[in-house]
Amino acid sequence: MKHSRLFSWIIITSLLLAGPALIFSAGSGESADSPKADKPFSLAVIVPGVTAGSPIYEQLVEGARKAIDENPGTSMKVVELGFNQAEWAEKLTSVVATGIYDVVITSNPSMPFVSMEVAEQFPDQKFIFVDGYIDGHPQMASYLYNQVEQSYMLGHLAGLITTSSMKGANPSLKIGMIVAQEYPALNKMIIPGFEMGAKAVNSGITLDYRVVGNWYDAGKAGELAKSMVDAEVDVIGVVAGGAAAGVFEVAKLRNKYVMYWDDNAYAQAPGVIAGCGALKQAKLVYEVVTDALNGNIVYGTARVLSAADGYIEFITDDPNYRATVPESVREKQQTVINAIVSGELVLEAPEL
Ligand code: RBF
Repeated sequence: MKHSRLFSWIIITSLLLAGPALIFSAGSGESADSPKADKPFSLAVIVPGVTAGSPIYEQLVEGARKAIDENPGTSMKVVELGFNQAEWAEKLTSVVATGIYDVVITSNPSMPFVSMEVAEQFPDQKFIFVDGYIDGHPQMASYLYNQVEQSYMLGHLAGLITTSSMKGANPSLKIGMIVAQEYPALNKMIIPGFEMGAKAVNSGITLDYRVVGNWYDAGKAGELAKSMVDAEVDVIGVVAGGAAAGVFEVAKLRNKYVMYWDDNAYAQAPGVIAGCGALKQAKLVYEVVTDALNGNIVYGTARVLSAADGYIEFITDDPNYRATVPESVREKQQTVINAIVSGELVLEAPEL
């Protein structure tokens, strides 16, 4: 008698104790037999394109690797989606469908939209987008760079160079821009920022602007650069991934200058690449992956990152920059960089 009363007391007590845990685990949206349950953190790093030749993607992988390496037991897998954008959603679906990855991290402004249907199909999957914007989606967190700032700094130097007496500069006030493809962040932030920066030097400067059509064709990008130089362009901005190599080559042969986005590339074409902007993508990705594996990401939110926050820079501490751009020009450029970083010159990111 005594025994059976004790037995029922044990059963009732354990039910009372286990109850909230059962309710809690059901509420977390992950069934006990899902591959993710009780497993150490696993990350999918999705490269929408090819890593090599695109510093923004190289930094994505580098930042994620650093965070994963610092946290024993966690793991990551890098998946390149390749250059055929029509296949991206399907390839992403096959990664998510494995159910292995706690978080998918990827980078470029199109990826929130590419991921939308995949997210609907897999409501337990979390996504982090860097260099992209999506607000209010419960499975997604995003971090957008204010590309107006990076592009304004590069455009300003382009303006200073085309109006200078530097050896590759001609009297015409034409600058150029070669891009891989058009997308809202390019049309609303990158091109207007570049043009605005140049016009701040001289409002008579005009922009010759051409589209390659993909992120790899260096030959075509080179052809576009040649025809620009024939039309008296002396400084060319390039946002074209691996295709940028063709622009470097033509600019070198024709003694012209290149402005480069996202990273320090001066050493790739010394004397030719006269200005490099930089996104601190490796730092950002390291921080957000660290937050993700500690459960500290607030999904449903979007952040815009700026030069004042330390995520956007213009690289001046490189010997090639100092060797290519004369001190008088560098001083004027520094004034604008300082104004943007300090917040004295406000360049707001528009709605995309
Ligand atoms: N940037 C790259 O450097 N390499 C790429 O392969 C690449 N592919 C992109 C594909 C799409 C659909 C979009 C919207 C952007 C892509 N970007 C790529 C551009 C990148 O997001 C960013 O805008 C530029 O690198 C300038 O910072």
